[in-house]
Amino acid sequence: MIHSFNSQEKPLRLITIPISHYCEKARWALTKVKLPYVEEPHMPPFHRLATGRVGGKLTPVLISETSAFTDSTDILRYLNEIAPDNAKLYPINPELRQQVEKLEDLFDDQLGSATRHWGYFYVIDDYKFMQRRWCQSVPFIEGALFPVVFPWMRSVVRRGFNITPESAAQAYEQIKSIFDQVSELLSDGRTYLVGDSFSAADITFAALAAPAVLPPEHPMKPVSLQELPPKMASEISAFRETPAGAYVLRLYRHRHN
Ligand SMILES: N[C@@H](CCC(=O)N[C@@H](CS)C(=O)NCC(=O)O)C(=O)O
Repeated sequence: MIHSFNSQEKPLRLITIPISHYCEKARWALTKVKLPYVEEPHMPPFHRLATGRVGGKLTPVLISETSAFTDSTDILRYLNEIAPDNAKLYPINPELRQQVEKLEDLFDDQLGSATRHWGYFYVIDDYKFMQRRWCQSVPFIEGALFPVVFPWMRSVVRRGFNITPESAAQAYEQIKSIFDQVSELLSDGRTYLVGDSFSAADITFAALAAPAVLPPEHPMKPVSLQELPPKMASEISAFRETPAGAYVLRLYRHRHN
């Protein structure tokens, strides 16, 4: 279904778990296309009440006047359709578009799950840290229920993702391998990952890599390296020093422009 740019009278609604990097991908795309939207932030598991109402499970979900989009890539494709010509997320040239879509899929399928897995391994048992991260911007009542639901949610996360030292080490290697691929792409001095303009590939890479780089301009309150386990902090410092990590930091410096 194609919407014209002006057919959207009410602002779009974005259902999020605010700290989720897939939600950040959608949020960044909304900023880029400059369409008005309202974010509806939830703490897990309460997001399910909101996403379930429109036939989804996970966040982000974008709701327009006529449809609900329940996957970040579908959200970006839809936003691209309704975006003004000077704020498109995908190139017009079919070959370049294909390259963008291929990278977006790679980052969605591998990088996003790896950074989440690696990050949770280090912090899932830190009650105070998790409380701060999960409760940011969520409705008061949901945050107040954190002590009740977190012990259960923590084991859902641990079991759901099978978080063990071995699987976290694998996730770390996977992040490194994708960072190597991106560093290699950037080694010819290009300004953006594909073609000569900022695209969905750049948004997806930066948003999904952010947990491993912690850019200071991230819309969620910044975390300082000192408050993290030393091994995690030193891995983040090393990621920041790679060309791919430096690229994430650069994109975030312009995140709000
Ligand atoms: N492929 C999905 C992945 C989204 C995803 O994994 N969302 C996570 C947050 S990072 C979620 O909502 N988890 C909550 C749950 O499992 O109920 C997308 O790109 O939108």
